[in-house]
Amino acid sequence: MPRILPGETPLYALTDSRLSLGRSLREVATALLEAGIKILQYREKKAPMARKYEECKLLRALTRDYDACLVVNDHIELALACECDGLHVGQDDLPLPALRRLAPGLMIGISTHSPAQALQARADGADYIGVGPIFATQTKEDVVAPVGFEYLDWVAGNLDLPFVAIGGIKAHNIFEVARHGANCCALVSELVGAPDIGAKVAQTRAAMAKGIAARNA
Ligand code: 3NM
Repeated sequence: MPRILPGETPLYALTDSRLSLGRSLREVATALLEAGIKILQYREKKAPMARKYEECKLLRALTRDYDACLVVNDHIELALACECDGLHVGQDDLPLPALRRLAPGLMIGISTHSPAQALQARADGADYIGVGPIFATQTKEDVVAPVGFEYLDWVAGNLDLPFVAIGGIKAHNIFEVARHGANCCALVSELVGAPDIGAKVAQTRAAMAKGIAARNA
């Protein structure tokens, strides 16, 4: 199974049924994978666990078909039960060393919002960190205030760890996020909420590539 880290691929997509314009998870995930998304995170905060299990199994089968990496939000038991590649947790979840003991084979990412949290994540052995929210977002409840580019600049300049920028990232602003050092961006509403997911992924990927090129010029 592929272990694809942020930075090895420019876009990281997350699911959210509330934002998917009434389309099924299968339809949305297939469109994302068909468009070349290589890291997909199953993130469905409100569903009962039995539904999450069925949906996660579906995504496991689909991501296998497309050689893509599947990460699960929050639930280590779900990640293990569905043979996922990775787990993504927040600051209030079980500490990384405990998760690692439970699941030594999983790629583990953690959301961070400050340099102190990033350094702690690295010390704890995270495989990657989330860096955000870069911009304001309605997608996540209890989200901290946007960190803007200041924290992103710090991570890009100081931390030797794969990272993914997240929070309010859209096709129209991803150029700036890439220019500020991101090699991978995670998007929720912009991708799953697009009427034409394939076209949106292509547009976003092209803007990301331009931002990376501008940074390296
Ligand atoms: N995590 P959208 S922001 C899931 O800052 C998530 O850690 C964040 O959704 C963080 O792309 C966020 O629709 C939501 O703004 C991102």
